[in-house]
Amino acid sequence: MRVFHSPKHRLHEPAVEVFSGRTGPSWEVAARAEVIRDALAADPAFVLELPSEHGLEPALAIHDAGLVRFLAEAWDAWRAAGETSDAFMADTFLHAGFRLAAGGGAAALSEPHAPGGRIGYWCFDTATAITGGTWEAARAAVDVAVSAADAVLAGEPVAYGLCRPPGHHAGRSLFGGYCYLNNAAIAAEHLVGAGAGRVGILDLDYHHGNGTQEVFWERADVPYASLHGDPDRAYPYFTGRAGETGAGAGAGATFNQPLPAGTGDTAYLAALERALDWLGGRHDGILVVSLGMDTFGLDPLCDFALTTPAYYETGSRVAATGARLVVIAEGGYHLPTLGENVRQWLRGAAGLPRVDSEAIDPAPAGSASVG
Ligand code: SP5
Ligand code: ZN
Repeated sequence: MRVFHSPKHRLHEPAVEVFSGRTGPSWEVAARAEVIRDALAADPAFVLELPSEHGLEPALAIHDAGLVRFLAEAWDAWRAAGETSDAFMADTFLHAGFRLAAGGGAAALSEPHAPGGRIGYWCFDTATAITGGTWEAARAAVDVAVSAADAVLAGEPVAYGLCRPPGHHAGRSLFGGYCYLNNAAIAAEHLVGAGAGRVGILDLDYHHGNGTQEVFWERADVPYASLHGDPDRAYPYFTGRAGETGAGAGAGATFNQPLPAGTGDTAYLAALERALDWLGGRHDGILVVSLGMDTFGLDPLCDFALTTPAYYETGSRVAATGARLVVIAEGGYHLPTLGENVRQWLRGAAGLPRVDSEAIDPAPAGSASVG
């Protein structure tokens, strides 16, 4: 399987986030992508490649040009304002209440001048800092996603984009949730533009992909299905309810399944079947999968109870629909298992036998191997 990965993700390593009222180290660390890379590199079924460069056009097809400009300029603007912190984070947000207080006119809806105002205009949380390398890393993640999409367009049944930073919380004019540019949405739009017809998105990250949902809310050609922690208890709180089903031309083209705390393999796989049934017939052969591994039982941020074998089974069932798959990395914060869980998911998707982690056979193809 072709796996796309850029070392540029390492340029993005924010030191802090504010989480549950505490300032602490960020959970979204460069080691996440490194452990996935290492697990796949150790398995001869996977071939790692650098992405090809696609410029800003794919991102601008999804995101407001103002957001893209802000992300590109943010670090220099922050430093130019005399700020010395290593992480540029929002401390004031454009809550809807500001719009009315400012008269509801154009001024209330336009980007302020001060860097602290600008970031609060585009960002929605306190976990998504901008550092000196964030923009370059986010751009590289887009190249990774588009390169994985191109591999599938060229005939691969499944390709993996090891995107970091992740993307599914980023909307047209919005970033947050460790996400800056929406890699999966950009990949889907790239596929549509290349003539793939209707492209489905299956979001398996623990968190609801509010950004992806928003981007395709009024479109029937990119149906969006998500399984996630119920927003009644889980981040990002404001979206992901079952009653959110799209609008306009996209009415009925969004499918949300909020799930309870403690959701385990059996309940999860049943929910997956419902999502796959719903997606079937709504796309023309290619699915983009937003693959977060924060559904794992030991994930430090989340409360599902999935086990490693469920990832193999999930990959296998998604591939069994016959769709070709562009698999895009999202969340997942339990470093000791992250690489192995991704490897199992992708082996399932590729129709390769499930293997015990201890039984990896690094011998070259053609010699006796596990399976
Ligand atoms: C891509 C992705 O997985 N983004 C997730 C961002 C989560 N950000 C912080 C969530 C804070 C939730 N606090 C709940 C406390 C649980 N003990
Ligand atoms: Zn997540």
